Amino acid sequence: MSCPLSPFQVEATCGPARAGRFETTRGPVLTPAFMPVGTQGTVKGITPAQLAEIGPQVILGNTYHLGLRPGDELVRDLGGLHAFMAWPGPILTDSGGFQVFSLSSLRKIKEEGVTFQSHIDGSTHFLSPERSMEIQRNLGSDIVMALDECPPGRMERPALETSMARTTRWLQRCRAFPLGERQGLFAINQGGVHMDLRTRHLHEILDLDARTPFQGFAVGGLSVGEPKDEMNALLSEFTPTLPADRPRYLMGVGTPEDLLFGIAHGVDLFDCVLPTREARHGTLLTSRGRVKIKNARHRTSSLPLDPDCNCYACRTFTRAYLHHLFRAGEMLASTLNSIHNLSYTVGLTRAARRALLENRFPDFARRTIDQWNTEEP
Ligand code: PRF
Ligand code: ZN
Repeated sequence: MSCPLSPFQVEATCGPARAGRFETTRGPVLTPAFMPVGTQGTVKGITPAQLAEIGPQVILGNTYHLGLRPGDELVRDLGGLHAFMAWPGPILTDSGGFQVFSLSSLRKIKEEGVTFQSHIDGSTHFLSPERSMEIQRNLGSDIVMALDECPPGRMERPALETSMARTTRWLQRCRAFPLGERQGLFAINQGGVHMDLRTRHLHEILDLDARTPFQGFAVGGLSVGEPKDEMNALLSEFTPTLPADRPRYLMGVGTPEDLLFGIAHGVDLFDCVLPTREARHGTLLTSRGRVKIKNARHRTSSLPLDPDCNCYACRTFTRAYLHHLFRAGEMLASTLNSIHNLSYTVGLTRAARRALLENRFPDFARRTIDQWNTEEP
């Protein structure tokens, strides 16, 4: 297989934290970076033009959803996912494993793959490493994720070990599948919150990597029901042991606090539905902490949502207007709230990158946290 993604260039460090970059054929990816989730071929509630103004480095698509509907062959025949959704920048697709486990019913995992029933119409489908790679090849994403099994946070060690071993064998099969020449494959590390299991699994991945390098490494299986302090303890110990010359992607993690913690411990890439989901529910992430826009005290406020944010919603509207739209159940509430929350989250990783490049990351992190906690928005 070709290697369309350049190696990861570390541009600045602060302890384990780093700013870096790698190239895709659809442009560079500057890290740390938060990647908005576009599960169904759309970042919910906003247009590609609005998304472009926010300026994410990469957006996500989903093998599970797009393979079921509208179907990966249709997307391929219409020119691939970039053309289909009119997003010219880099796209990463998740492999479907995690979604099969969280969304579908009647799953049966075997060595060959997993049989499941669609959450849409109950029809039966089969996802194997080869089928996941085929879907992602048809979608034409720039970054392809290997098919893994994402065990629940409280799985016992013996079951976890069995699952990890299967994830390694599935990774071998993903590796053997011919992807498009513009595509790069990321491996996913599992092992729960156990450092020894994570390390063992990483060694298995690195054995495969020695033959044909992966384009990056993901940490999966976190933020799946385990206590937060256990996730953080594992991350701080494990992340710095990942190869320094490849991007590190922490999957499905994305509160502002988690982003700062991850960046401080050497994570480069994040994705999460949280900013857009919270936006639709009226919870806004701001430089002064969380704002619940439906709260009565915003009803007459002429202030912008976040004085430190330059997004379209904050430049243009008052809190009173956002409060009104949300209370009235208007579609524009979701759109403006999503624009803001994504601007905030993408902006937080961009600001962290700048702080790393300017050698002031600890001060940046301290001030950001202080601001969240001191001022009542
Ligand atoms: N594996 C995959 N996608 C994911 C996860 C995982 O473990 C997670 C866990 N936080 C989110 N998305 N393939
Ligand atoms: Zn804003």
